[in-house]
Amino acid sequence: MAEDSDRATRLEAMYTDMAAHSLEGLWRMERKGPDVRPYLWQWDTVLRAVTAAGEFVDIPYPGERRAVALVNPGIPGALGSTHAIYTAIQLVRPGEVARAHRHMPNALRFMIEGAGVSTTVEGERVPMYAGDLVLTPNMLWHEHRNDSDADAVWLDGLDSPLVFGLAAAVYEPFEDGFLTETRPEDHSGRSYGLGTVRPIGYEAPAKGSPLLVYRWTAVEPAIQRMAEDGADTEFDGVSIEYVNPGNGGHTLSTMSCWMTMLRPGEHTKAHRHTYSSVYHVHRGKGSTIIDGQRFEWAERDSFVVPPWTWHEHVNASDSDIAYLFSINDIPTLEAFNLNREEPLTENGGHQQATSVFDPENPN
Ligand code: GTQ
Repeated sequence: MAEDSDRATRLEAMYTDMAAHSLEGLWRMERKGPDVRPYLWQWDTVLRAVTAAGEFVDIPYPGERRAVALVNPGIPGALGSTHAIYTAIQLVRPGEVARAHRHMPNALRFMIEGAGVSTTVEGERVPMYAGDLVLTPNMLWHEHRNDSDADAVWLDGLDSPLVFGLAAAVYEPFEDGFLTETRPEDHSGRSYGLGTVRPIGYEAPAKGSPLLVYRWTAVEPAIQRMAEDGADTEFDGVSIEYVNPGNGGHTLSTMSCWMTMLRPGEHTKAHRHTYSSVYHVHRGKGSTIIDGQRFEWAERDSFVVPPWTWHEHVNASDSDIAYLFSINDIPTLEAFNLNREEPLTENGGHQQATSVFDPENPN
């Protein structure tokens, strides 16, 4: 008896001593990753928030942005839509300039609405139109301007949660007014936009992709040709990756972007993988079943497929194509040999949807 209580006292003393010196027994540690939840943001709700921000919030100076982040409710402190990918809707009002800055996170924009709007990246002005993808590879100065008389809104995508996690998030505001244009407008697109030829002697602005913009007017017919020729994936409809035409690699060093076409009535099979994706509905109406829960989406909604969750997509229309733009962290996982994928084998590869996500009552 006395021996038992002596043992209990010494055990407690062991844990107290450990705790006092920042030590912990592995057998007591909870080992799990961030709680990345599936989630969906309806466009009406996001636009309401962004429009109100346009009324109340000037673009903070210097270097900041009027962006409303889509924050995963499972990891509220991480300021990401997933543990690896941040997305936000940014508003630039007529006549405004979001002044230049540069940072370690890679950034990209998927243009939603506006014309007469541009991002200047390292002295090259890139005009942006709906459906275009514009890149800001890391540590390049970038500045946004709206020279039109209508609001411009786009989806921002950054790898900032990953870069913050690696404590490598260097950030610098540009203190010297506006960027000066040192290259012709759209120079990278004019030089690299064809994808199959590259200019000899071209100097890319930095280590990242030499191409800063992918035009929807070129991407849409390309996907349509592939679909006509019978292109298909089991799990992702007809999908293309936006490639780096300099080396044939992924869109950016940490993130890759895809456009997925779901043909009228298409219902893909379910799979799961270690990469996470943030989707933005470019066109159409449908749903994605994630771990048995149905997420119904329409144009301009955004939603999250967390790592290692079963998911399958459905185009709800029998007459119209749906287009889903997405950002994933495949390049990061591949770099560390962490990519893994599994098909669902039961039930013909389809899940049973047992609940429907309610955007008005999401949590
Ligand atoms: O436009 O450069 O939503 O640096 C967050 C960080 C946008 C941008 C964001 C950024 C930007």
